[in-house]
Amino acid sequence: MGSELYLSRGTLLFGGMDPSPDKVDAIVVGIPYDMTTTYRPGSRFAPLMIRKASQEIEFYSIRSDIDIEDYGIMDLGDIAVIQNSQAMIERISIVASDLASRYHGKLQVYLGGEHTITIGVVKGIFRKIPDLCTLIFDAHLDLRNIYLDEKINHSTVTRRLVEVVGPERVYLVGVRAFTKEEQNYAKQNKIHFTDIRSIRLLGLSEAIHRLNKWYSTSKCKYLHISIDLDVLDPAYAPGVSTPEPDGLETWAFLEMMHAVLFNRLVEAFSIDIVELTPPYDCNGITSTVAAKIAVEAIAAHISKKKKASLK
Ligand SMILES: [Mn+2]
Repeated sequence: MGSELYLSRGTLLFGGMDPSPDKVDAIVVGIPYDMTTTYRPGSRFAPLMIRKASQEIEFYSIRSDIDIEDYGIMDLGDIAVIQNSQAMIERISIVASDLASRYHGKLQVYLGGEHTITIGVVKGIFRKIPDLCTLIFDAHLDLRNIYLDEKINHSTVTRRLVEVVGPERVYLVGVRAFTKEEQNYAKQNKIHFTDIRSIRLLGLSEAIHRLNKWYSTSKCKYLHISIDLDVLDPAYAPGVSTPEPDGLETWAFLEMMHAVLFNRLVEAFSIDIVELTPPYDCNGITSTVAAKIAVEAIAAHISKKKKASLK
């Protein structure tokens, strides 16, 4: 099996848990890949630092009213990295595809690494789940076709994802940094996005309402949620590879993510948390935020399933 060939476990596990295989409610996989980062390198250290931060925060969620300490989070370790980006994406997709069937119904959490890893994750899951849509939280549109002579780059991620799932099945939230060319491409291809000003001026409920409309019109049954930490304001997440001012507050992001995960129209299949660059972090602020996001996502997913089974 793909995952057994490429995954290796360290001693530090997310949340320090090691549940038995029949008691798994969510899985965590690290992808310490950062070969195409253009500005501030170092996201290869992110899975390690998120795992470290996860040992120090509480696992009770006030939003979901459950303690995920009482559930099984299985950390499967890291995908072994190779330099060639095309081959790496293929490798990630083999693992993601394998895990998609093996842990269907459990939230699958991927810890990057740079944003490029999302292409492999979505490609792999899409092979098994054809009605998958991709929701991206990001400061950047990442819609360039080529960057620095490369088609696979952390600045071309959304463009490559559009090629995998189709333009109507991609939605970006929190956007505030792009070129005119990227904006034109988004318009021509009708790629949905809610920029940062719309979120602030119209409010969170309107932003969430727009997402609900998208699930229906694009017939999204399952979601992969990609969280580029630069969607947050650098005040809340300074340790990212390409910081962009004028971002979301942590609370606003967490409320939106919670609304997405709890939505009855769509099921969150998987998430990724990317672009954390520990060498540029201050006092572990960004690694702690990343660990908190993973905890809140897992809590919302488990709590929604629990409520559905009680009905
Ligand atoms: Mn970004």
